[in-house]
Amino acid sequence: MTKLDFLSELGIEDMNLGGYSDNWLGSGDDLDCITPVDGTLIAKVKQCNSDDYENILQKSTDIFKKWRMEPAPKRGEVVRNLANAFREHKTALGKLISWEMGKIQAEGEGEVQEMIDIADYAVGLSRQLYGKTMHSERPNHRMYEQWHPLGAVGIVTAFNFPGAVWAWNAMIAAVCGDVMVWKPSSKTPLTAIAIQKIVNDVMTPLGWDGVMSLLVGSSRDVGELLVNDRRMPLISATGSCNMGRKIGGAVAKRLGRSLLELGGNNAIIVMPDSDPELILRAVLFGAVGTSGQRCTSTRRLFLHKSISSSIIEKLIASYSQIKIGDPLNSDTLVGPLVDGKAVQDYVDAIEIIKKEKGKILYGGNVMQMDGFYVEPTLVKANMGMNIVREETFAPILYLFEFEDLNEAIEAHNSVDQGLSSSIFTKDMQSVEKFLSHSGSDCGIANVNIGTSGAEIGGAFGGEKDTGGGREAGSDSWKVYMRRQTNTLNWSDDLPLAQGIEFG
Ligand code: UN1
Repeated sequence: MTKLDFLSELGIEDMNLGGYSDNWLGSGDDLDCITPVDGTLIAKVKQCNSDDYENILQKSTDIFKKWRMEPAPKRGEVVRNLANAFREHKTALGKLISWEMGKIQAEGEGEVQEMIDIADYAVGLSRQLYGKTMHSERPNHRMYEQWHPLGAVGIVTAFNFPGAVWAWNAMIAAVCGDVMVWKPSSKTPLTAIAIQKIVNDVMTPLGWDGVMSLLVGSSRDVGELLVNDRRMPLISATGSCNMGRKIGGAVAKRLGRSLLELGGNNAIIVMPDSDPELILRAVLFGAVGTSGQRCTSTRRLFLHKSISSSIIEKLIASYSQIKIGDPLNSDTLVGPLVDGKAVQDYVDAIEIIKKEKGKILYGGNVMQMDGFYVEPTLVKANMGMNIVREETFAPILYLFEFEDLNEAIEAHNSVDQGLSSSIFTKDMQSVEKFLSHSGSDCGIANVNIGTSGAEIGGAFGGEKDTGGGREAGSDSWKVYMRRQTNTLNWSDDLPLAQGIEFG
């Protein structure tokens, strides 16, 4: 096992984290934390119960009254301090992410970089948050809109990006003047605890304890309280489509706002004129990176008939050289799946593939070693198979052949999910067709880069069963604020809109 000195840097070397049940960790049941690296128990964490939930929420709503009145650029300064603290702990936090959920260290550190990037972005945003001014139809009237903080935001995150997705939400919500309660995946509480410790170190001395809180606990014990709580105007949730349906439904029932970033079934379309080297690199990163556990992972590859067999040959050759193993070893390319359930989902998917007459060209087996390792897998498939319509969170790539781009786009769009997509070509007409109104129906559509690895500057999210939410850059901040339209009359009269004469 690689040296674990990153734990002491992050202040969580005392693995019985029950010891931290002070003012911010829970007093409920213990949660076992198992590393997928070798399947051993690495910690026990005290979870929150309903009393802890109530305390956290009380603290959040109290501090909100003060935080919302802090000028946005001042809130930005606090976020800048967070960005600096993330920079300082980038390596240690990256290693912890690898150890806890299994992505390789380069990707673990990449994830922390994503946290830093969004924090930097939010600092700039804190001097913007622009509203529009409008021309009133009435003389000596002024109309404009302002954006006010929304309140307490519930952030529900998945195991696969145990830090970055929280940061996308939290950094933006913070400069918007909101307070937030974070319910991380029960598969990755240690990363959340390490991050919360960094947050506390920065925010408590500044008097901002409670602006960002952590709620480690099960969906049943505390997740439901959060989702159904009317004091929580926005719930931002990342996870499976099934989870999103439940959360979205519950939040809609109380007329709250939800921001959903759910499953993907992302594809790359490869045209005959594309560069095979680029394709191989993009497919490898997209399909086997994070062991196929990104919501942006490449799951389907549409190959033009004229180049299909040569690309498949090259892919098989590359797959056979992939080094699978301990994600903290620098020569490893693919780490484990997150847990035994994920391995079972992979095994079940392989069974269905065989039943549906998909042809396994490479892989398809669980690896005989401690931890949760599976072989990256290539499958010759057709869109008539049911399994290709599902998101299996594992490194399984389905290969399809096509002759005509329209046909490929139709097959591409025929699944329920709509997160990320890409085309490889140098032909301008193909590019424009793919990006047109009748092209990709996804929230993200790329050209000559893969489906995963988006930058934080763009809005991130997708359509259809992916849930429609947008996080991170562009104008995603608007969902964390409430819009107010103001009309001011500075005349001595009271003219009515639409020219109405009344009385
Ligand atoms: C996710 O898998 O939920 O675009 C987020 C990417 C990363 C984020 C993925 N920047 O692959």
